[in-house]
Amino acid sequence: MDAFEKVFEAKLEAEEKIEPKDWMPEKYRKTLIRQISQHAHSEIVGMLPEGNWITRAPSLRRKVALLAKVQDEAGHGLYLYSAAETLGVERATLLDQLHEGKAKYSSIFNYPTVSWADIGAIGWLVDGAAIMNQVMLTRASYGPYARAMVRICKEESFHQRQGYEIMMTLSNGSEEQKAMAQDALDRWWWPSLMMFGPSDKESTHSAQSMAWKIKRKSNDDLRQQFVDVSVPQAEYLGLKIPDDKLKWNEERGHYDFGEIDWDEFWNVIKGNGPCNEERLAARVKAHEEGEWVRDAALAYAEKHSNKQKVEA
Ligand code: FAQ
Repeated sequence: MDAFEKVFEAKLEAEEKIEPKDWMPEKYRKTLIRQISQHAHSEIVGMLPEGNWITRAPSLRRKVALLAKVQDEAGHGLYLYSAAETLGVERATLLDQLHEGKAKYSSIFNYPTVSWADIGAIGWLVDGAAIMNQVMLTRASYGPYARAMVRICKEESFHQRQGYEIMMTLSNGSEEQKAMAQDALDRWWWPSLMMFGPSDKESTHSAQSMAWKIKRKSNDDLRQQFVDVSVPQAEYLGLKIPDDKLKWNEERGHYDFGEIDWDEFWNVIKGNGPCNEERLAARVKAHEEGEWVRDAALAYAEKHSNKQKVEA
């Protein structure tokens, strides 16, 4: 171990944050760029399934809440691209990788939102799973990532309650509304469990990321934690989780649950999910149509900085 590496390891050991100007192993930097950029992409692609329902929200109150939520996701994307940039990569490069289909984003956003109840299920389950994973990331060893996570988790908590409230209203409504809520749970349950990634024995990055204190809990531990908190929430709604193997295990102090369809998971990740093509096409279109906004913002910033130079 050379002197730089020793300082890096000592900081990890002492639970001190690694900051952008600190020395870090090249593989640590690359792992962070990979994870943070995939996370950023997930936030902005994640706007699409819900954005689809803004014009069809059933009341003004629901529309305002959904608009605010979708806007928050854009903000999360911004914090995360900024955090990735502190590692020496350009945002434009990361976006090119996304648009060319070379970068991953969360599998969950490749499923369709076919009814209003899906907006409830996404807030409850998808944001719920995101929080479960991201609370551990507030303790990630890389400072800019950990700090971005603190604010993101606070906002995600509001999103989760927004979704659960929709599910509560539907579950306490007419027979048709209850059926809509159950149908949404049936379709979003398994993809939500897949958000935590492959099982620990299949996870390629977990061991190293945990040694570097980027990840603090394993994929399977977080997934179990999510199942354990979600079961009573579903019971409270009077809805049935679509898993016949779901059962409280007294000995383990956890719920046992059925096997995830891993073929489906890998298939979606490889680009063959129900909406992969549609999501990517919508992202590319938004990026192209937004070019004039980026140009205008850059021109304004340049004009402003020239003016400041003249005044100085
Ligand atoms: N989807 O070795 P591991 C949100 C990939 S934010 C797609 O276990 P790792 C907010 C993985 O990248 C949701 N790909 O990897 C919101 C790797 O591929 P690579 C996103 C997946 O990194 C709510 C390979 O499989 N959250 O939802 C998935 O140690 C509502 C091997 O896997 C984050 O990104 C997947 N589900 O652990 C927005 C949190 N799982 O790079 C809008 C930060 C795995 O070798 C609306 N990320 N892969 O080609 C993490 O915590 C980790 O990256 C994991 C994966 C846990 C996702």
